[in-house]
Amino acid sequence: MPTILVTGALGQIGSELVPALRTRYGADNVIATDLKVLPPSGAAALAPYGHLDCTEANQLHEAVRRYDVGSIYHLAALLSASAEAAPQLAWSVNMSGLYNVLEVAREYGCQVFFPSSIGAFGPTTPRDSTPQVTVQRPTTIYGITKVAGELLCDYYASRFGIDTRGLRLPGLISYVAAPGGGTTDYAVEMFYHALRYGRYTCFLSAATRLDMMYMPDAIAAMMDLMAADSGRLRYRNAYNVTAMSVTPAEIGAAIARHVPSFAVDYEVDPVRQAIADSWPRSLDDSAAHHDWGFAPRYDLEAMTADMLARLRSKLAAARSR
Ligand code: NAD
Ligand code: AKB
Repeated sequence: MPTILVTGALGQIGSELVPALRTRYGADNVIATDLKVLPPSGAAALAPYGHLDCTEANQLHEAVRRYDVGSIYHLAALLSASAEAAPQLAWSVNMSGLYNVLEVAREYGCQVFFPSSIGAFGPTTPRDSTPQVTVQRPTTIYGITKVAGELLCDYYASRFGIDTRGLRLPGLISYVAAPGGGTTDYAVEMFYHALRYGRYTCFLSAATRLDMMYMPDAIAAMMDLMAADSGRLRYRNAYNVTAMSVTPAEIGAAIARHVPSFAVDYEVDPVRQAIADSWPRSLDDSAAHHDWGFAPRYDLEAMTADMLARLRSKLAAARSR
């Protein structure tokens, strides 16, 4: 069983991917790493856990060598809104970090997972049923690093034979860890605010339509893609995947079917609205269904019911501590 290394493991995805990988492959075989330095008790609870800055190539080499790593899930990155606030840092983390991961993978023969995004598309991309292969001229630094990342992964696969794989993920909705500076964060915030305050002020306009997915479907998709038959992967580094195409108004209405007094108002943030307006309204993910059996389980209604139930338990447990 080759050891798996996860970078950016303390983020929204890593907080659920690491436990899922450990359940499938064994706790000792999954090394969680992040830029954040945890206190000894925190690191012990997440063991095996280590500090790792992906912009420092030597730290990656040391971890891959020490743990005999065979597979890397490279999650460390700045998300769209954070990246727009610090474009130089975003380039460094998102591009140098990925380059370092690919170089160490080339040296040690590791498999690599790279999460691209709907942010890899731009305003000149067809916005409805966005094809798998289409125009990609993003206008955000985040999107530019995602397109460049897709291409770099393609290059390492064709030039060096590295087994790179990736998904163009939509906005992810989850209850374990808070999202980290994205444009789709409103969708998660809406659930917390519904249960805590009964109301939410949304930073995107009511009719802004974007693709979303519930985290359990995203985790399953990542692990299924990594385990798929390589010969079937026509678009190995950038599969469109989605589970629902929704607006803030529609998510608000779905929550209100469970929390009848829930109210949403809107104070549009021009920066994040401009980012959202440059992204697809819905993706065509038929290639993922066809090539490796992608099959999300949660639509808007199922996600909303599960999310509210889980979040209610989480908030009640936090209150009783
Ligand atoms: P996140 O912001 O929640 O977590 C990122 C983690 O990376 C953080 O814990 C942070 O401490 C860490 N990090 C930052 N700089 C680092 C560095 N130099 N070295 C090591 N770690 C560093 O992000 P996430 O939502 O978990 O996303 C993970 C990946 O998935 C990113 O590449 C993101 O672009 C992609 N993605 C996420 C979503 C989503 O909705 N969450 C959607 C599409 C794509
Ligand atoms: C973001 O909003 O930046 C992310 C993404 C869709 O890539 N959630």
